[in-house]
Amino acid sequence: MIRCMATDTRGGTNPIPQFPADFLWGVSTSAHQIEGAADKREPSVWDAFTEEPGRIKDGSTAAVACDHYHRYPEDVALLRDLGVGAYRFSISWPRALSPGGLDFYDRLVDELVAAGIRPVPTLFHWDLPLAVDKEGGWLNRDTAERFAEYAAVVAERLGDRITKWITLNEPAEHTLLGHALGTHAPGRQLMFDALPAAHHQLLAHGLAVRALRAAGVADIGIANSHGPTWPASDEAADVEAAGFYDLLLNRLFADPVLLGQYPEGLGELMPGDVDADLKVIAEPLDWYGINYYAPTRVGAPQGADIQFGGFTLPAELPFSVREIEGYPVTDFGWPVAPEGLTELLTSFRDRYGDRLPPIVITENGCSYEGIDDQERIAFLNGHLRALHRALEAGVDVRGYFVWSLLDNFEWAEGYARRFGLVHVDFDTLERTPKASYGWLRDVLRTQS
Ligand code: IFM
Repeated sequence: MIRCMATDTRGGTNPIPQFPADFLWGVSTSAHQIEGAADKREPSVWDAFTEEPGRIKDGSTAAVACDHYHRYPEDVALLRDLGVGAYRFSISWPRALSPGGLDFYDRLVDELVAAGIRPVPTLFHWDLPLAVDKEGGWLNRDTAERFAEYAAVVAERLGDRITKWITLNEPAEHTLLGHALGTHAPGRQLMFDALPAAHHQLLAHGLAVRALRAAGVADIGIANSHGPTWPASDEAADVEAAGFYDLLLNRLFADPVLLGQYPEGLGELMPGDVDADLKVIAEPLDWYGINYYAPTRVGAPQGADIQFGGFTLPAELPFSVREIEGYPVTDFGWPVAPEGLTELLTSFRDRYGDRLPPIVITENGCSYEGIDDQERIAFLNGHLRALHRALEAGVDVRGYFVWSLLDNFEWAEGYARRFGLVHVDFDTLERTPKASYGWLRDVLRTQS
């Protein structure tokens, strides 16, 4: 294995600053992206989407993925040797519905606990059971109720060993990509008519928080993706467009959860008794999870489709996403801007004040090829320093999870984007720790 010193690869040999002694260090994955064993569970929307020609860029499927379902002891050993205190994974709702499906998570949780690693499950990371989608999926309010029932079943089964819970992963992306643009499952292209899918996911979150607490478990959060929006210029049209983008990607998903209200005018576009639902959605959380990857530069519409982060944004949107110049980019084309993390965290503190519970960074990472992944080391190095600056500025951040433990099925990109600290050979399924794995292990050894 390649060993690396925990040094600042951009700025010399400074060690990563000390984080608080009880800071939670972890890595994240999700069920559909790593488990495989698709024959041992009910189908999900992603299975159906993957079968449609042209949906997945490299034509691959997640039927085997990393075969984590069978190889989880090896993966837990990798986690243990890395020295993380926690592992964020997701529970596949379609597997939970299958006879004996929760047995797998029983085994995984036991293995984690035996290795001294805190299991942190996410209850929904985009793999909706196909049968639920056939009834309307997230466009149907009933899905929120069914999600809460499923949450209660999982808590009943695993709640004796799990001490930290996440309801949803990134409802913003699931709404935008899955329901508005159709580039992710379930492939709906509803544009602004996708808003009910956002509302029903948020309602599902609130109902699940109540169901989990009723089942006697605690320490509950959500993993929302957020990033600063940088206006393309000081021109009023660019600033207005950037404000609208911020509203859709940040405030639409944070305001209801943290403030119990939708931002400007959006509540009127939501279905049902919105005021009553907002009381459920705003059920107080123990902590708030933020997935951070990059800022977005946004300007006024330019009248043409835009290629952005692997996706096509149609011309009719009331904003356009612009290139961020002067920053390195990952293999995905995402800008590497660690200062965006400090900015995001301080802006959340300023925007939400005492309504903001402690924050956990539930995802942060980058896609790069190669096992000697010095770019990933530089990325993590820069972001850990940026995170520490937010702590110094007084933001209450309690944990940090790297996306991801393993190279995996990166949704519509297939296996072409590698986010792992551990390389996976998708022919042999052999795992090889990358240079970044050794670097992070060395960093964690210097943290008490
Ligand atoms: O792989 C995804 C993950 O499923 C959700 N957050 C972003 C990651 C990288 O695109």
